[in-house]
Amino acid sequence: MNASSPSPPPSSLARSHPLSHRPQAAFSPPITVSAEVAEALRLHRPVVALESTIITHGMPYPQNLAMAHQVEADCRENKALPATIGLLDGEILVGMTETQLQALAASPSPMKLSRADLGFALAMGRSGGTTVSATMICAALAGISVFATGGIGGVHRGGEDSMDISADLNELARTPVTVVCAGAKAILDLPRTLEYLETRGVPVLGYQTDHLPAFWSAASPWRVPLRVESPQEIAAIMEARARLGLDGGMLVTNPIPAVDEIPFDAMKILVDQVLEEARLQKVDGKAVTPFLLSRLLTLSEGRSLTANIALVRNNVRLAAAIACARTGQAPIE
Ligand code: PSU
Ligand code: MN
Repeated sequence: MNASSPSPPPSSLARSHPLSHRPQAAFSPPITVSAEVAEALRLHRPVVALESTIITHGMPYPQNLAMAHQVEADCRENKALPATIGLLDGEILVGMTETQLQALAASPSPMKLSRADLGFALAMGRSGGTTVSATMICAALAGISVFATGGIGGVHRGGEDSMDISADLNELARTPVTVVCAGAKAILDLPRTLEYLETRGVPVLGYQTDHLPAFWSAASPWRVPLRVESPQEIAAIMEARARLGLDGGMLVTNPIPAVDEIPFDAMKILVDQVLEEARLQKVDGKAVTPFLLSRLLTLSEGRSLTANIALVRNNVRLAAAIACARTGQAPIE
């Protein structure tokens, strides 16, 4: 290269890490990965990320803690290592211990942390549950590519006016993590959520289904764009997307088992009622989802919570199978 030829812009180096504006060698993300998770990742063993907003804001105590333990056990039983992600006193934990989980579940006013809040919580020493968006960011920083949750956020009903669109959707478009969920709750605008994901280029896969699952309900009236039959197929799609150099993640929608579901039409009656309550009480912003969930719990006489736990467990089992297929070797014992 002679002196007159343009030297590469400094930004070409700076792009070497997808989440960083610094060169890869200098990039050491402020996360604390547990020894067990770090070892598994080093050996390319299957690891599944789990979120913690479901613990801090999605379910009441003590069912939240019991669920967190249960899904970790389910994950191990299905030969993958669980890595629950959350923040305690400004520390981003990837792979929380029993004591840490208890501290988070018992913490008096945990934050609900999405992409917008992570830096604040880190700098200010706060504790909180990570939503799907923040969990994806932390999982990607740790090198985890499969993540199980209950339901994702989406376009809220009336979102065309309120602009209430979950940061989860944009995160799926930019961060390379496969998220296994039971679709999205019917408190959201499901067709607009699908449209938004399509616009942002996020693949939405239906696991053994043609219909978008709606969280407590195994099927909604809307069709899911891409159908898959096995964890191996999902792992192959992850591989193909990586080879194509495509940004972003994928959404796998996994229907709640039939025995645990509350059918769509039955749920719709309750959902319409709580949405009206939220409107009358002028609930907005981050408070909307927790408000709707707690009202639905009361109105469904606890059935929504039983279904919620069943679907998270079902998602963790599928995520573990995908992680095993993706690593293609050495499941944990
Ligand atoms: N949907 C659920 N349960 C939950 C959440 C969503 O059925 O607990 C949580 C997830 O952590 C999700 C977040 O990422 O809520 C979305 O919140 P918002 O709609 O404010 O973006
Ligand atoms: Mn919102």
